[in-house]
Formats: sequence, structure tokens, C-alpha cells
Amino acid sequence: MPSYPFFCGKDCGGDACPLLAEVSGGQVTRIRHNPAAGPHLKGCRRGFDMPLWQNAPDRLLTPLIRVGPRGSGQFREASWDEALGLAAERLGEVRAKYGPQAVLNQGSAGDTGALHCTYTLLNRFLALFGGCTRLTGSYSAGAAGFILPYLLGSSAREAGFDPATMRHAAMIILWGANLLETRMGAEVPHRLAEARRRGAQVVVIDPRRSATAQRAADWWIAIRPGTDAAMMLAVLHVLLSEGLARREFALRRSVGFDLLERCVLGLDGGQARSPEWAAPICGVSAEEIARFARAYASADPAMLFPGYSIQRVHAGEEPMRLAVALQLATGNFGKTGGSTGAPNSYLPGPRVGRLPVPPGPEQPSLPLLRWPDAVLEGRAGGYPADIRAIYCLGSNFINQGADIRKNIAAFQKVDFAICHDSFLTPTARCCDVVLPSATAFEKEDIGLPWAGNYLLYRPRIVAPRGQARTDYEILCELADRLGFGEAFSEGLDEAGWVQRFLDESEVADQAGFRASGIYQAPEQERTGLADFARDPLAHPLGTPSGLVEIASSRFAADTGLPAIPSWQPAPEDPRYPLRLVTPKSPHRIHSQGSNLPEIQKKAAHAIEMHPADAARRGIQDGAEVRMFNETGEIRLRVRLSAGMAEGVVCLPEGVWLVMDEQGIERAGSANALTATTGTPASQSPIMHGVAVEVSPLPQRQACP
Ligand SMILES: Nc1nc2c(c(=O)[nH]1)N[C@H]1C(S)=C(S)[C@@H](COP(=O)(O)OP(=O)(O)OC[C@H]3O[C@@H](n4cnc5c(=O)[nH]c(N)nc54)[C@H](O)[C@@H]3O)O[C@H]1N2
Ligand SMILES: Nc1nc2c(c(=O)[nH]1)N[C@H]1C(S)=C(S)[C@@H](COP(=O)(O)OP(=O)(O)OC[C@H]3O[C@@H](n4cnc5c(=O)[nH]c(N)nc54)[C@H](O)[C@@H]3O)O[C@H]1N2
Ligand SMILES: [Mo]
Repeated sequence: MPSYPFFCGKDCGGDACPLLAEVSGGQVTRIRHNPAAGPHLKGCRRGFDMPLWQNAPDRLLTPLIRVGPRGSGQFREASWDEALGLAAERLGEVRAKYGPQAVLNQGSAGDTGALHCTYTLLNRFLALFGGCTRLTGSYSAGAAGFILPYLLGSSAREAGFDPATMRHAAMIILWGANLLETRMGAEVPHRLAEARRRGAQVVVIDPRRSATAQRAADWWIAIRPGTDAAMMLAVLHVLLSEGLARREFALRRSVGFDLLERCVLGLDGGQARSPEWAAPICGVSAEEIARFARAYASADPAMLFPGYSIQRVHAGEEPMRLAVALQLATGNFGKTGGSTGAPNSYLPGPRVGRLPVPPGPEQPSLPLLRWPDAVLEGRAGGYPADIRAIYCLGSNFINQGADIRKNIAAFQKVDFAICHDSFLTPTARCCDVVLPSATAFEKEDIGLPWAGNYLLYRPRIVAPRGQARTDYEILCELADRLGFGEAFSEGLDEAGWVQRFLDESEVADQAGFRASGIYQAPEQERTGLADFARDPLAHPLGTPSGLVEIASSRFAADTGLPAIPSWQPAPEDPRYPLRLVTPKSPHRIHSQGSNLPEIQKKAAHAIEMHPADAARRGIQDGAEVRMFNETGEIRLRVRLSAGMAEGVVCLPEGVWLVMDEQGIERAGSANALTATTGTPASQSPIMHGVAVEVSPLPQRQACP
């Protein structure tokens, strides 16, 4: 059976999985590990399922033009010529009448490679189009991306760690990271297992007893969502009050550690941030917080491995700052087998070319989370532009962005909406032109992992199904029609670009790379900011002080929040006492796969609830319930589970929405309940710790 090197390029660290694709009769039949990548770099179940996606009966195979009302799902098939002609005409009209900023750029990471990254492709296209309105920040790590440069300056980009360094840790603290399911890099789960075999203690801090807490941890601390900053302050309190902190280490490497210390100990006139103070906030006993702090202090080295989840909450910037402060306070900052407290992905990969985005004209921008508000309110509402058209590439933001009902209303309002996708997603259904995109199997590219010092390669493995075309081809054609085809393509076809990127790369043996599908850079155990940690004066950080800015007057001036890390409680509303978490499903990449029956069968979608919370509300296991708040309402079945903190409910994100006429969401699409009110500091998404209530529905009467 012929097989080819492959990576799926999905945005789950799956862009990083070295795979082999077997092909038979022109069809992809099976995915395997690529043995050339060695024992630790492996694919995941989503990658192995890719033939299901590739060969799915509902894949889009022809261009579609809307015929019914927007969102009705009524389309007719069209030729490429007609669909591209219409798209070029409508985009050209909007640009001529209102200016390019009337086009909203909704590029996301449907594909992530050096050439076919959907986000970059659209940025390039719209820069040459004359501009657009851009969205800043991200759904993934908006708060981290905002706060880390205050702490670490330009050195934030080098603050991560290679997964191979996990083997040197004596303790690994997975703070809101579910690594068996959201892998944060293809190597990470296997390095976690290796570290455990070598005796590392693994602590999981998570409101849920996640798969990682169940199968790969020694200690699960069940915290209330969105309260990590309070627990982190209490851990600092124990370290400082019991003489366990490496104070000199921290003081020499940071500014403001002394201020934080005074605040934590209550020496500044405020309340001490003791375990007793934090316990009722976090739902973790004071005794467990203290026990954890002492174990953390005695482990050498200890790696704090943050998930992105801890910053996708109200004031998510604060736990990110405190994770760094904790690694400083314990002397683990920049130590091999330790970490800086920043996410592991904050390290550069090997040198390689990638599709350039020309500077283009100055473009208005707004925080990603607020896109529907910007469309609905425009300049009158204080947003920088009146949006008339939306271009979606590799995104399903109606489903994945906060507040589904608002998102649908925003799409209803614009004059024109276009997307390329392989499936008729909820967002595609609200577009006027839907163009069928080729998949990873149908595109040659170089893969750029989130974490780890390597590159992947895949050839074009099969021809595009039906009339599907690559996003690159589609944008070339549209650019031609809009008069900048040559500038967009620079006269290169896809193979030409990939060759250019390789020629710009550090890969010496190009033929070997193309044959094996993997290039591993010489250095595999990089520890971010190790030089600074060893000798802070000789290797200053890219901050004004050259040190870690635990206290940041710039942050205070920019946001109106305290200069030192603090606990910022979310507003409480007694009507919505439960806290909802919306983690990733192990079987999907966000909304991708949600339409495939084989994937649906793998896990029955339900609201998970603690038996005590259910009993208080008279809810039985399996009952259909309403889950609701100010933003919306979902109707779905409940599954009782003691594997979560009391007061917490869980609904995995990503299921394609089904909205009924009353605006009630019927499929369990989590963003029916999230809001576009972001973190106060940076308007970053809040998708965990969302306030909701659950109530029983009257049981249906059995038919006589
Ligand atoms: N409630 C809740 N919501 C969340 C999150 C959460 O934790 N909770 N997480 C958030 C996070 S971290 C993220 S990153 C966002 C993700 O938000 P999105 O980027 O919107 O996520 P996807 O659902 O993966 O949508 C990608 C789309 O691209 C399409 N696609 C895939 N490959 C290609 C390609 O090669 N070409 C083209 N043209 N299309 C392609 C897919 O079919 C899919 O429809 O979701 C966020 N939403
Ligand atoms: N299978 C799969 N993996 C993925 C993705 C996917 O779609 N599917 N998407 C990828 C993308 S784009 C991203 S950005 C990353 C996101 O990675 P994360 O944001 O880390 O992923 P989540 O699943 O949202 O959350 C991870 C864990 O944190 C827990 N958690 C939720 N809220 C809190 C909290 O307030 N405190 C603490 N301590 N824990 C909390 C959740 O219960 C969950 O077990 O994942 C990537 N990996
Ligand atoms: Mo993400």
C-alpha cells in the first residue's frame, strides 16, 4: 500500500503530528504514525480519524450561491466562474462604495501550514486588496498574549520550553492543562508519561477530573473555575510565610516582587492572601492549598505547565502573571525541568520561510471577541468601521465565537458574506457564497508545530475531491479578478512557494526532509530564558528594566488595574450560581468533526453535572434540562458525574448549533451561553467559569 508523509495541519497541536497516509484507489484509507519521528512524537486520535473527514459524504464539492434567506441553508450549485465572478463583484463594490475597511477579516486557523495557513492567506489577500478591518488577540490565548509582554517584554517569545525537558522535572503541575486530550504539542503526552516513569509527581489543577487527572496524575486538585489567581496568591502566602520561597532568586530577577510579597502577607494594610482566605473562593481546603505549596517548594525542579484555560476566564491576565511569579518564587524560573510559568508554546521553531504578509495600508482593528458588536453597532457604537462584508477563511466564528445569537444577527446585517470551507458549517450557512476548499491531503505544505523544535512536510497526497480547490488557488483567482493577481502569487504556484520556503530554511537535506516528512533541529531540550535565569545582568530581558516586571506601572496605566498581580473576582449574579466550563472534546478540533456521525458516536454530548447539584434541583441522570443565563438558553440531557467540583457544570465546546424559532439552542453548542464581554484588561474571551443556572424541564408525558 503506498504511503506518504502527512500532517493534518489542524489547530490543536495537531499541526505538529508526524503521520503517514496510506492511499488506495486514489483515496486515503488509513493514517499511521510516522516512525521517522522517533518514539515521543506521535499522532493523535483526531489525526487517525482524518480519512473519515476526507471521505465524508457531506463534503462540499461545488461552489454554492445562496438562494433562500440568509441562514436558511438554501443554496444552489454554481460554476467556479460564476461564484468567483459574484464574489469579486460584491467585494469590489463594497471597497468602491465604503472603502476596504468595510470588509471584516475573519481568518482563523482551519489550516496552519507555512503556505496554506488560512489566517495568513487571508491577511495577505486583504492587505493587497487595500486593507480591511482586522481582529486582534485570539480566542485561544488572548489574555496571555496581552499580559506576557508586560512581564517579559520581547523575551516573551522565548519563554516556553521544549517538551523533551519535561523528563527532568521532579514535579509537573498541570494548571488547567488536560494534556492527554488537548495535547499542546504532539510530543507532550509522551514526555509526560516518560517523566512519570522517571518518578515525577504530576499534579492536575482542574475543576474536572479530566482524562489527564484520571490517567496520568498523582494528585487532582478540584478548583472552582476562574479562581486560579486566588489559589496562586495563597500558594505564595505559604511559601513566603513559611520561609519556603527562594526570595533572593526572585528579587534579583524581577521588579515588584517585594510589593507582591507585602500584599500577599497583608503588610500593605489589606487582607493576607492566606490559604484560609482563598479556600472559600477556590473551593479547595486551606489544608490542601498549604500541602500543595509545601510539596511544590520541596520538588526540585518543579515545572508549572499552564493550560490556556486558566486565562480564558474573567481577568485571565492575573493567573498568567502569577504563574510566572510562582516559578520565580520557587526558583524554578528558567531552570531545565522547570519553566518560566508561560505556556510551553512560547518558543521559536526552526528557521523556514512562510507566506509573507505585505505591510499594506494602516488598518482599523478591534478585539476579536467584539466582532459581532462591531458589525451590529459600527462607528455609531464606537467601533472603528461600519462593516458591510465578512470574509471567513478557516473559521466558524458563528459557532466558535461568544454569543451565538449575536453572531447570527451580525451576519444577517452585512451586505455580503463569503467563506471557503469543506463543510456547510453554521457560519457557511449564513454566507452568500460558499467555496469548497481542498483538504490537507490535497495540499503540499510544511508544518509548523506549536511546540518542539522540528518541521514537518507533506506532499499533495490525493487530488482534490469534486471541484474543490485550495484556498491559495481560490484567492489567486479572486485576486486576478480584483486586479492584484500578480502581486498575490508573485508568479509562483504552490510547489514554487514550498520550494522557496525550503530554500529560506535551515534544512540542509531537503530531499531527506521531503522523503521522511520530518526535520528535527539539533537542539531538542531548550529551556526558555535559561541564560537570564542564570545571569540576569549579563542576559537582560527585553523589558524596560531588563528584569521580569512583576509590578508593571505600564499595565496599571493601560488598564486601570493594580500594577501587581491581584485577585479580581468575576461579578456575581445569584440567579446564575453554577460555573460552566467548556473544554475541548478529545474527538474534535473545535467544531470540526461535529457533523460526522462516526465522531458523534464516540461520546454522547451532554451537560455534565455533580450529583449533589442535580439533587438540589430535582434533576435525574439523563433528564433533559434547560441551562441558561442572560445570553441564552440550551436544552440538552444531563449526565451526572462526581468527577467534578461541586457548583461546576461542563459542556464541551464545538458542537454545531441548532437554533429553534424561540432562539433556544437545541444541540448543546456552548457559545449560546458565552458573552462578548471580555476580560477587563484586554477584552479577551471568557469561555470558562461562565455563570449559568440549570433547571429541570417538565417530564414529557408518555403516550397512552
Ligand atoms: N465555548 C468555547 N468556545 C471556544 C473555545 C472554548 O474553549 N470554549 N475555544 C476557542 C478557541 S481556543 C479557538 S482557537 C476557536 C477556534 O475557532 P475556529 O477557528 O472558528 O474553529 P474551527 O471550528 O476549528 O473552525 C475552523 C473551520 O475551518 C475549516 N477548515 C479546516 N481546514 C480548512 C482549510 O484548509 N481551508 C478552509 N478554507 N477551511 C478549512 C473547518 O472545516 C472549520 O469549519 O474557538 C474558540 N471557541
Ligand atoms: N482535542 C482537542 N485539542 C485541542 C483543541 C481542540 O479543539 N481539540 N484545540 C487546541 C487549541 S486551538 C487550543 S487554544 C488549546 C486550548 O487548550 P486549553 O485552553 O488548555 O483547553 P481546554 O480544554 O479549554 O481546557 C483544559 C482544561 O482546563 C480545565 N479548566 C477549565 N477552566 C479552568 C479554570 O478556570 N481553572 C483551571 N485550573 N482549569 C480549568 C478544563 O476542565 C480542561 O480540562 O487546545 C488545543 N488542543
Ligand atoms: Mo485555540
